[in-house]
Amino acid sequence: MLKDEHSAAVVDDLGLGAPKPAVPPNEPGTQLITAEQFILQQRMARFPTTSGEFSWLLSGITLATKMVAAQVRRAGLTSLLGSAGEINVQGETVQRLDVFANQALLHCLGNRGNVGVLASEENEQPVIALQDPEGGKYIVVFDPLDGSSNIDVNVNVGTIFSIMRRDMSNTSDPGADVLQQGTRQIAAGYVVYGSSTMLVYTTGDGVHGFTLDPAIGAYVLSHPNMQMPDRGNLYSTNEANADSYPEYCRRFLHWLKSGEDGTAYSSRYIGSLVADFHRTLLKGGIFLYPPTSQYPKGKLRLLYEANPIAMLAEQAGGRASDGQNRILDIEPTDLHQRVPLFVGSRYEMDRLEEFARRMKMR
Ligand code: P6P
Repeated sequence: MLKDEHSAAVVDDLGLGAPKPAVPPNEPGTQLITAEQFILQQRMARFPTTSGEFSWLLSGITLATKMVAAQVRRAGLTSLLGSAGEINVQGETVQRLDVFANQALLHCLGNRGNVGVLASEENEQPVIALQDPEGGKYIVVFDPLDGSSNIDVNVNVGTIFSIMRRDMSNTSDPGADVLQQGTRQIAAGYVVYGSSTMLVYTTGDGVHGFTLDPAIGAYVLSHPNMQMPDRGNLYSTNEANADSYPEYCRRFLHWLKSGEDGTAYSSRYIGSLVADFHRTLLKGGIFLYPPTSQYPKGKLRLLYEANPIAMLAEQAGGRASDGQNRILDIEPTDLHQRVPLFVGSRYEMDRLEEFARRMKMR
């Protein structure tokens, strides 16, 4: 998309150029609100002086993920299916859609002007995108296409992102600024490419969901103020690994399945973190990726998987830990470091942590 067309699209998305909603409200009192308009209204409400910079940054994410969604929808029809034949920094076979998604995010965010550093699961080192040494005050860390091994079997995949501020006094090594505690995130979110394409994000003022309306090419507010149920009846984990889980996890899962507390839990596991978390956010319950024999430190990545998911969970009333520590309190030491991840409703998370405490006391 040419820069001018894109700028016009962003202006239109923000509702600044369109004198009336692109699609008439479907009933009196409802109004079509795009993600960019919503973030602008939120910021104006809380910070009237905001220049809309954040909304401009977010439009980089919405544009890139619309491009990814278009390809995911057609993956079976194009040559994007299957492996790109490369192995990424994680030692995993890179899927062609991974490459496309990574390039789309690097391009759309790299030319925002206010994003100084980009860090991706697909890149060993952070990418410095400073067009102006004084500019680029934001850092975006992302997993461009999480769960990509599911692409060929048409299962939901997702993009996960975390947004932080740079230390503008550090002009010598801006890349080092990505190693920030999760509590320092100013925003976090994901896009789940499923039966519909949904953007879910938080800027620390609740969690809000937007569904991509292909008719107008905009993410439209569909789930304002998302709240995770205080408890659920679903648990989500890869049971094939359960024998190698720490004992407190095995005992917790046994208790969960026993129905001792009167709830008959069901198991749901998709194998795409974004899809498994999205269901947990909507239905409640708990998602667990504990330490295993293959991943003794856990499999999921702290900076671009656990941290953004943890911020969303807490903003929606849930909890996220590594079994001992709140995820958001963990001090990162490496861009690609792994952590165990337990995330879900307050009730199930409290029960899990009771088992963890009890086992430590023996
Ligand atoms: P397993 C996908 O590869 C991923 O990184 C996450 O999206 C998902 O939660 C996890 O790995 C699944 O791992 O070992 O159960 O296949």
